[in-house]
Amino acid sequence: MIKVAISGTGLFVPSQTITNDELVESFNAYVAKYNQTHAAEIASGELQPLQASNSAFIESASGIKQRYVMEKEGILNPDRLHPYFKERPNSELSMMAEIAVDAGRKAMDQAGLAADEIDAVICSASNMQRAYPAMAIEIQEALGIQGFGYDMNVACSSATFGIEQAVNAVRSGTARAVLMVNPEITSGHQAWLDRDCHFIFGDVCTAVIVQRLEDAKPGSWEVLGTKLATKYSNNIRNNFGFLNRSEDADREGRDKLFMQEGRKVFKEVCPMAAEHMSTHLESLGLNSATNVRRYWLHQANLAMNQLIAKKLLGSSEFTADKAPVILDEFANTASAGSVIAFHRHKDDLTAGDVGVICSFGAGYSIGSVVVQKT
Ligand code: CO8
Repeated sequence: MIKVAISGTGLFVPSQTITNDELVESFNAYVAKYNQTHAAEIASGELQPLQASNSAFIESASGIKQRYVMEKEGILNPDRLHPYFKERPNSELSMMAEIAVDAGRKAMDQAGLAADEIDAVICSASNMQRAYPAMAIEIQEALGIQGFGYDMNVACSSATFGIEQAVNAVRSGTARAVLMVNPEITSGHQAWLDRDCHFIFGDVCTAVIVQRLEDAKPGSWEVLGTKLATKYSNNIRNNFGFLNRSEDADREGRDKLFMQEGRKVFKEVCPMAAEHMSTHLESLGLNSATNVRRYWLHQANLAMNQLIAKKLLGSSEFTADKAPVILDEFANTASAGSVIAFHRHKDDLTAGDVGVICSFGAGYSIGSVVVQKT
């Protein structure tokens, strides 16, 4: 059987940041204005007043301190609360493709691969900028890669599901190497006007090169196994879609943006993710507490990651080094989070060390990739 490795990763980070204080200031200005404008309806009991947000709550409930965004002025404008993006002509590279090309080039450089050594591009993300042509094909063209490309979406688990598709393509011989990218412009579909979740997301793009182990440079990560699972849930949902128009639905409706029952997600997904990883590791003859040097977990909530890591390692064995955190700096970047953690926190491991990249999120969906440094 062909052995497969991850030989490169790349990260695009937007140049603009929003701190919790900045975000709360503009959100609270929106709340004050709304409550003033609707003072009569609020006084008569017809409308409920909106409640102010709070920086201290955001950091203690989530661990998030700031987020990167493609455009902050629109998000911080209390009369708008979403980014200003300029529509680009068809002749220009689209925004998702642009950030994927940047991250993709970095991953190719790290792997030491030229475009003519890659046979496929997978664009796997929580939202696609358009219906067609596939984003992956535009990215493929911009990078000068031959072969084929396609898009896929499994929300926050898009990267690990994408890695499995890339691994399967290399293992089955349909591609020598695959570039898998996760351009996440979450700011376009984030509910910036909802206090319960306005702080959650950030923008970023990650990229991963998957190729034959025998061709990969020393220090690459052999993929020992991948495991995917899904279980239907409405607790994280977005009803935006191509049928909205024909349904005569309110296209600005709250349900056409990110929605979640955060507490339920926390309670239900943590045990599922821990169980998923320990079963996966057992199937490979590995113990979750003793054989794994590092867990690169999906980055949605600090307490969630600590709870999952403690379930896997036992409370006494848990240290921050075992499950590094990047969400304080990046917030939840949907599918990219676990790959950012891997990208930033893999170089100190030594040959033979085993680690797990694991994502979890809407669907519900969970994906794990067990890797060993060569
Ligand atoms: N400021 C002040 N107070 C607040 C705020 C705020 N901003 N928000 C809520 N509160 C209040 C609440 O009203 C509540 O008050 P009370 O106790 O009086 O009712 C109190 O604070 C506690 O509220 P919660 O119970 O909601 O707070 P939690 O402690 O549960 O924390 C979290 C909320 C942080 C959302 C937490 O539940 C969480 O992180 N859950 C897990 C979420 C998760 O992992 N989601 C995954 C989603 S991502 C995904 O799958 C991909 C989607 C695709 C990407 C789309 C891009 C846009």
